[in-house]
Amino acid sequence: MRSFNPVTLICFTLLLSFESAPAQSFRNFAVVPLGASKADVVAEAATVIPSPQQYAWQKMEFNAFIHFGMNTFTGVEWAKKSANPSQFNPTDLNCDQWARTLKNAGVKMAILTAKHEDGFCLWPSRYTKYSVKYSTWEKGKGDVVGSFVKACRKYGLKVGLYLSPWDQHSPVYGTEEYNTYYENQLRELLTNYGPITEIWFDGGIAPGYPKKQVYDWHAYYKIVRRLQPNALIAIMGPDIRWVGTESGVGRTTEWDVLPIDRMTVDLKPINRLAHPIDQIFDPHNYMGDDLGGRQKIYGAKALFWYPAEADVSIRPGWFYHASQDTEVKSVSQLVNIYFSSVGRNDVLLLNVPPNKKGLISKYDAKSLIGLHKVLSKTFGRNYAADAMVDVDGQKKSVSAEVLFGRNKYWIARKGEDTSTIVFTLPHQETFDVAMLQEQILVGQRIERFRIDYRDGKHWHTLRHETTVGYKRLLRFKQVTTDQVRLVIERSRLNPSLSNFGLFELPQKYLNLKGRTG
Ligand code: FUL
Repeated sequence: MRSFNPVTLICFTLLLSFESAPAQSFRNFAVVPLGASKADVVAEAATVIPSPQQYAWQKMEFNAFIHFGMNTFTGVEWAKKSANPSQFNPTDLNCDQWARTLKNAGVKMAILTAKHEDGFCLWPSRYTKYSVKYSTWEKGKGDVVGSFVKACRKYGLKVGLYLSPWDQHSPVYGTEEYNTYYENQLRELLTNYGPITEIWFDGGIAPGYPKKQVYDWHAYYKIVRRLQPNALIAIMGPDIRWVGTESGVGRTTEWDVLPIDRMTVDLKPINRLAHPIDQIFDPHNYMGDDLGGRQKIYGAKALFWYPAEADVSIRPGWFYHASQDTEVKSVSQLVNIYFSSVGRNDVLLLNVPPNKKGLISKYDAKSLIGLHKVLSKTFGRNYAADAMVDVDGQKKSVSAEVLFGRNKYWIARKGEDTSTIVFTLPHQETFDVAMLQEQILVGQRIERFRIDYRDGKHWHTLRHETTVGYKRLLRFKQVTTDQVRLVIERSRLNPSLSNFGLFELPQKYLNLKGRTG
């Protein structure tokens, strides 16, 4: 690392205004004042930030979905009719093996399908006979949800549960009574298994399904908030957004702050401390290439922090089918998925479905471990970590280590909405990946940027992109250089950066033709 004069550093610190991470008082929802100008709306959007729970979730980056249930045994993805509960019979169920495999792959949370769309419950629910209690497995004494939660806690994984709103088995589905049934099941899951980090309300239903259910989403949200105030409500809930594909591919422009165009309730009587977003959130799939760009937010009535989760299965199906053992995604495919999800400001939710024995298969485990190895090796060495950093030609540089040290971040001066940051490495290095991270605790702000490298004489552009958010990863053809610059061309208010990295990904994973990140 280069040496620096501490006095210079202190002066420069003042000039550069890099800061410690702000205390987590948060505003993840804002009402846009009536008559606000376009600039006012942009400024509002730039200061909406995640709740502490949303921030902790974003930092997890890589989570696993576990689809396991009756479909595992009947060999289907979507059941045409209910099966006999006795058909659920894993011969060697071992949730420790799931948790251990996932932990070794770098996963932070696992989300289990406690009840999938066929209505079969993996816990002995008091409210139905379509559950493990009536199966042959463990003579009806078993509880997959309980075993799963225990194993996750043992291996330090956070726990999430999927409770399908669509239920093909329940005779009361399509009537008001179903809401009571669903709420009762929600209470069981949220009361009996300790802290739940994410609860997944799927929006899926077969097109043309004859029964139509009017879900009481707002009543469901209330139950979650009361029983598990720290849980995040995903997909048909207001805390985590479905990215809109089931391929693990996020948007190249991924805004976390989205507009609310219509108010379904009058906001005035709302007690702001009691989750206003729960009351005005309109559950639906958020589709389209750009959900939060300027044109989308001008005219918004309110704005809220709604980060994206990219779900995808490691296999063609969501459930395990032995016939798909040869179609498990390769390490290279998983690396692509990682770059197109985590690398595009999304959290990756990778489905790893256990087999009929009740184990994660060796094929899935192999790809998972392979992915982990590639990522650990690649991101274990950041060539920019020892760089000296010059901001806006101020002629004085500071080390990246100081700028982005623990809980530190750089933020441009108020009033500035562009910036040029030059990173000078101690030596020439060879790399093909850049990583940018905004300090989202002050808001998501960068709207357009480019990354250039210097070949000794001239600057050349490596990538020209739009949003950053919590994390943006970019792959490009390998370059060898000692200077790289980040040019922030447009930002909502003054931009920030909490980390910058340059890495070398083995060339066989670069995939520049089919590049997704
Ligand atoms: C969809 C479901 O139909 C699939 O089976 C799977 O659970 C996926 C995550 O969501 O809506």
